[in-house]
Amino acid sequence: MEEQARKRVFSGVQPTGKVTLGNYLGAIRNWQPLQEQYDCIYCVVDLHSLTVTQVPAELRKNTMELVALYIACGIDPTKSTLFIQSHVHEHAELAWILDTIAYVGELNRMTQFKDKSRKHADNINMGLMNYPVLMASDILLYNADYIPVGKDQVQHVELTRDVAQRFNARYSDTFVVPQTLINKSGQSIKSLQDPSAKMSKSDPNDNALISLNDDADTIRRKLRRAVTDSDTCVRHGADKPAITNLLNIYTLCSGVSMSDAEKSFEGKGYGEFKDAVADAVISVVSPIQAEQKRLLADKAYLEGVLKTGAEQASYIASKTLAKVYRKVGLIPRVR
Ligand code: ATP
Ligand code: LTN
Repeated sequence: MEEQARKRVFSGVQPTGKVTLGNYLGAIRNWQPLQEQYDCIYCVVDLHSLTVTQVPAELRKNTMELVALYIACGIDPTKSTLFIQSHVHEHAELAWILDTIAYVGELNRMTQFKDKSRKHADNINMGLMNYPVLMASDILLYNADYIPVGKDQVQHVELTRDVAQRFNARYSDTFVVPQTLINKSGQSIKSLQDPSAKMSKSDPNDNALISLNDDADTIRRKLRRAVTDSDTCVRHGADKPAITNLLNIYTLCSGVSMSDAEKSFEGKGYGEFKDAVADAVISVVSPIQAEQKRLLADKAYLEGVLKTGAEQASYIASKTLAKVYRKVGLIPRVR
């Protein structure tokens, strides 16, 4: 296996609907500091989005918005590789090879597949089941060492590890076996309407989530409506899932520690607390929105970033795929 000077990080988010505060705190926000230490590759995984029905024009719009959002959240295209998954054809091609390694039984067991099959009972397509194999292909193409994702994606990274190890055992050492990089605090932001469920961008109840597109008034209104727990005390704990979630959001957005936050809200009601959470969220989200808007107006810049990103990604991906094709016994094309 080729040795890299720096360890490599790979991650992605689907351009499906509205990106939530959960996606931001659990994933995207943690990507920026990694750029200093690692060779980072960040991808907008548009092919994954096709596993649920999309309106083509909306998918295009969401994809460019997500590219701009990555940059607005601090991904620096001069430090990291930023690209769109479908621009690098090797992702789909390696997925086919890995399809011959992954077992139907293990894909059938994936929590996300079961959840999404329930939510989209009219469209349980092969792609939905195959989703983790495409994700494995994203990761393994780049020999990534670390995968920063939220807790809900750990199972998919585990599957990637299994597939990589099985391939390596069958065809000799080829893939780096990746590890999940979980940021403890933001690992799971819960729904504002049901703290036992994760905040999810596909939640049909818009009040359950804060979208990074929401304006200040909407954010405040949603937080005021957020469900709370039985007593009126602002503290965290297993018996206080709703307030714990709001405290988590507050501490992550304000930078105040959990114990200082609890102290500062001692003797204060939920109303005052929720307004403080709203202020903290708005102070994080507003500058990102302004920067995203500015970037979206500069189409030439974004296209340049994507062109360079796809070139950098293709360079690595084509080498890995050629190696894989050779190892499994496919004859190289004569040029
Ligand atoms: P969907 O609702 O369609 O399942 P999603 O909101 O889970 O979408 P993804 O694109 O699947 O969004 O996830 C992008 C990243 O955000 C992943 O790393 C995922 O782990 C993380 N993430 C998603 N939801 C949360 C959450 N509530 N808390 C923390 N991290 C999250
Ligand atoms: N399945 C991921 C998105 C994703 C991803 C990846 C994350 C697709 N390919 C590779 C990390 C590495 C999700 O967040 N739903």
